[in-house]
Amino acid sequence: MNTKQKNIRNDFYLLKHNKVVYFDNAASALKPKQVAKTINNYYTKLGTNSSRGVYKLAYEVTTLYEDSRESVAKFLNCESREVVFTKGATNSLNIVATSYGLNNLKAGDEIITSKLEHHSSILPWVEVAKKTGAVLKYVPLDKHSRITVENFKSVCTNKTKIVALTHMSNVMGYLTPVKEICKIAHSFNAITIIDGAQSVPHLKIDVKDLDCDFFAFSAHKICGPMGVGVLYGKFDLLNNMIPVEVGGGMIEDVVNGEPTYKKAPFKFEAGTPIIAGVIGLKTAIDYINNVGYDFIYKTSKELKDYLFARLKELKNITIYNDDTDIPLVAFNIDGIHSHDAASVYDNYNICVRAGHHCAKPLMDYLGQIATLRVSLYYYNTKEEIDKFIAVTKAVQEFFNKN
Ligand code: 7TS
Repeated sequence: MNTKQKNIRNDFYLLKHNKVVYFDNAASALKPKQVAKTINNYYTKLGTNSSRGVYKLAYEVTTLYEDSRESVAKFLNCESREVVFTKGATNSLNIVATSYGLNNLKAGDEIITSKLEHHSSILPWVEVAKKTGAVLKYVPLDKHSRITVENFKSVCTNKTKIVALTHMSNVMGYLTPVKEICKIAHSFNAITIIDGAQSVPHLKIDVKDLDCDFFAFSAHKICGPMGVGVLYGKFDLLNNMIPVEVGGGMIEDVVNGEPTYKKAPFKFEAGTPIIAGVIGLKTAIDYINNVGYDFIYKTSKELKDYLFARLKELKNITIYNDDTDIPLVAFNIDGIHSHDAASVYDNYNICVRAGHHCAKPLMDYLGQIATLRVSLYYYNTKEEIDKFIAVTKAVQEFFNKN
């Protein structure tokens, strides 16, 4: 562990005190004390609503709220009017499906998605397809279960209206070649919706470079607060969309009961927003930028190589994502149900995920009911991997499967 990583670990209570080996970062990253401080500061010293009052405190909160929007815009390389604050990636993806999908698709139109998707990326479109008569098509996965440009080309046609794909699989850790796919999709005039929930923690995102139409992520996966996320959308698209929720804070006027709505992004933020969360997201972005994506790439590569090398020393382990792009392994210990194994890991204070990972289509594709998943982030260490390997042996011994 180098000095930088040691300093980083000191920012996280659970890591500083070695309370657990936290290997469930794809579910949610831990939160540094700086994020907690921002939120605490809001609740203890501010606590007022934003974008409403004319008194100084309300103005201060509104400024912090809008500063966060600026910060997200810089983080994604877009304009601040293209940043909608939501409850999270799930909420963001549902907004696009409900607002854009339901109002623009008709029977026979095609929606391209994949079996690698998290339920939050695919199920909104399953519902849109049911309601509009549009048809879902899946990009065939290659032999590693990856989405490739060639395979995407094989399904994209003049009928394609929507391309809804994950930027990075939460089970396999595969990066999707989104930039190339968006280019092809746009040549057929299709709209692209990219689920960035797993890519943002690991990859510097530039939505202009990707040229996607929509992009969604959650704050909690980049060490930010729970319950807040982002929907990026190209301004003209967003601004022409009908709001999903209507209410306070998003109207221009109501004349004789007939509303006119504010422009994007405000028309998608009805009601009192998630103020502490939004402000906390800015601190999380500052924190990640301070850690630096170069450090994240370097650490990720080292951890990934070490994790796979060590896991492969063991017998009777089935790995499903040998050529993953991040330090994430989906595996099973032969003969042991993943939930049983996860309980034994927990006895040793190692947090791993077990189950279908909200990706049932992928589980079916892999022919598995469930897998274990270990997902690391920049604050994890080789020493923690050593402990995990030792405990994996203990799990096998416990169930007599070594
Ligand atoms: N998309 C992907 C690729 C995800 O991994 C997740 C959450 C979501 C969308 C939804 O994010 P939310 O913040 O709205 O819940 N993934 C996981 C996971 O892999 N384990 O727990 C949550």
